[in-house]
Amino acid sequence: MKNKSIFYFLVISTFCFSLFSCEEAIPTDLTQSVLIPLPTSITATGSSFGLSEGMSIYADTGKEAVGNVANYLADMLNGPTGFGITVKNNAGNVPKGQIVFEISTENAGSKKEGYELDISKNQLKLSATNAAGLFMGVQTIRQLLPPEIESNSLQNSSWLIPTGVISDYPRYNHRGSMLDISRHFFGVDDIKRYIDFLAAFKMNVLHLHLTDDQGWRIEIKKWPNLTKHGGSTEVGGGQGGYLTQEDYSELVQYAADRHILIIPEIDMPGHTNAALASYPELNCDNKATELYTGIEVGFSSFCVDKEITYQFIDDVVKELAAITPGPYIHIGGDESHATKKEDYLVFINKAKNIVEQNGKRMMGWDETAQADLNEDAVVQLWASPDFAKMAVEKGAKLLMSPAKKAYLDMQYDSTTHLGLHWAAYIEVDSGYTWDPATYLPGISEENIIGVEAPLWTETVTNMDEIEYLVFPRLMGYAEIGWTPAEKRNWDEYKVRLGKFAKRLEIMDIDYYDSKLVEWEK
Ligand code: TNX
Repeated sequence: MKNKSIFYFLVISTFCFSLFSCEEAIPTDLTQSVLIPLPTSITATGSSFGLSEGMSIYADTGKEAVGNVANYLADMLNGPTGFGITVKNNAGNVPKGQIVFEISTENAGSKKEGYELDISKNQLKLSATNAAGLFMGVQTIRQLLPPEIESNSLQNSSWLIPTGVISDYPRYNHRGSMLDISRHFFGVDDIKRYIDFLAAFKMNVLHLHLTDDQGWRIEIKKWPNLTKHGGSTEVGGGQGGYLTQEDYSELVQYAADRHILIIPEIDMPGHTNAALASYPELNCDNKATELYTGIEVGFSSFCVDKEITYQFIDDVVKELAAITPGPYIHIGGDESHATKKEDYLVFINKAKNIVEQNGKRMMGWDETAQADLNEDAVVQLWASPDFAKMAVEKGAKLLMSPAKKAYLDMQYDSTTHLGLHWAAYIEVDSGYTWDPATYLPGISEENIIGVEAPLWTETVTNMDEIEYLVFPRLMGYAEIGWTPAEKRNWDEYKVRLGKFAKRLEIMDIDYYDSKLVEWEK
């Protein structure tokens, strides 16, 4: 049979008719689709489009980035459907029943990362101005299909999508998460899985916290002992590890293929014990410190008066900038309690200049607002409303990561077996019910570039533990970053979230099944 999905459709409808009604099997109302983040606009037209054996995705394959998104979609569909879907160059004459990608400037697709999905019985058309928009639209197609689409093996399902139009674009340009690979080391495979989580919910930034007191995790060829010694342990005394520059470049490419930007962070002048233990000359007394495997913060500092400190930072930033295509280098700057305030300001100004001389923009935690910033700098709010205000007064932009709302390492409640609670307990509702533009008095939409949810890993040792803290809260942060504020509502969101249970299970994600949500398992 050529058109397998019509066949399934008939089998299922006969079955439903004769035994009981199973509305779920024949989806015809696009407005009932379970989508996170919720799109800007959805209109239903009351029938369905089916995937079928041997169908194709027609795209302008002359544009490499467009062809890549088409291939990504074909790969995603082919495992579970077994339909052998191919990508064909769109020469204008498309037969019925196909998927079509179009580059167009005439709809929601004209917004950066925006797209429009026009689904009829005879065609599924995805249009956007660029490949990033097409990629975001592909994530919507994914969620419009049954949860079995998340499987890697052949599945029996009705591969039907309700018809209508989805017109969609993000609220913020920057929608991200941070992963701390210093406190506990996570390698290439784990980081790729993390990138796939971000991609599935239309997030576009991965901030990698590469260095801290407990471990230096990025190879710097001029200073090899940073990773050899400084990367040799982690919290609790495990063996640690580090990314070679080749590993890092592989991740940058993997992320770019998913329209995700990597922002590397080298935390300084505090949170630097791993470097201070690796090179005695970075210490004011020329004595290397001991490696550290505890979880205290605020005890280490680079020697601010020494010339070698800035030579070192320039070498590190130069090597990192050379393998980082994105515009930012994050210099940390948080909790430098072992650095005198006047030294701290001198230091941050110098570090910022080094970043700029290497062709990048500085990003820093909110304490860096005290330095001489300009409109090129981005300050990441985590704790201090005063520093946030200071940053905005200096013309810098804000990235919103309030610890009380957006820290993925905060426990859900007092019974959570992982995580910390110094900022708050963050249940799934609390993580969702805040708005970046109204969170701080005196700060508004135009000061903000977006939202980021950081996962610090003092208590997190493996991927299952990552998943437990990250899911389902990450999905809420994705929606905060994407969906218009007036369309967000916890009572409606929690129902949608509950309907994701099966999909998360097929994705093999060990999520926290909060009692606030009715999970449809
Ligand atoms: C504070 S947030 C830190 C991190 C810790 C985290 C634990 C920030 C900029 N600094 O060093 O890992 O709390 O929740």
